[in-house]
Amino acid sequence: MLTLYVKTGCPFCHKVLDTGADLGVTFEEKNIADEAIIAELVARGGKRQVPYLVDRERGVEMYESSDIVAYLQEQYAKK
Ligand SMILES: N[C@@H](CCC(=O)N[C@@H](CS)C(=O)NCC(=O)O)C(=O)O
Repeated sequence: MLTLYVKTGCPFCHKVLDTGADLGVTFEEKNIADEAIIAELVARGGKRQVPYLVDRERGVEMYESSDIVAYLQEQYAKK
């Protein structure tokens, strides 16, 4: 299960969501419109910035849309 912290209208989040759609990867989306989600994000990653990916299965968590896109392509592209 992949979790993606997002914000409505965030272009960087859309870049990641579009990549997920291209790869057939689905995300549990958590929107920082909710204060409790902001607190959860900051507790996990250390700062309020989206997108933020959590890949529990692989024990990977990261900020930065370009890094997330590269990670998804590397790990989830069908070979
Ligand atoms: N370099 C970052 C930029 C991310 C960024 O600027 N995200 C904005 C939303 S578009 C953000 O988290 N702002 C803090 C906030 O809205 O609380 C990336 O590519 O992921």
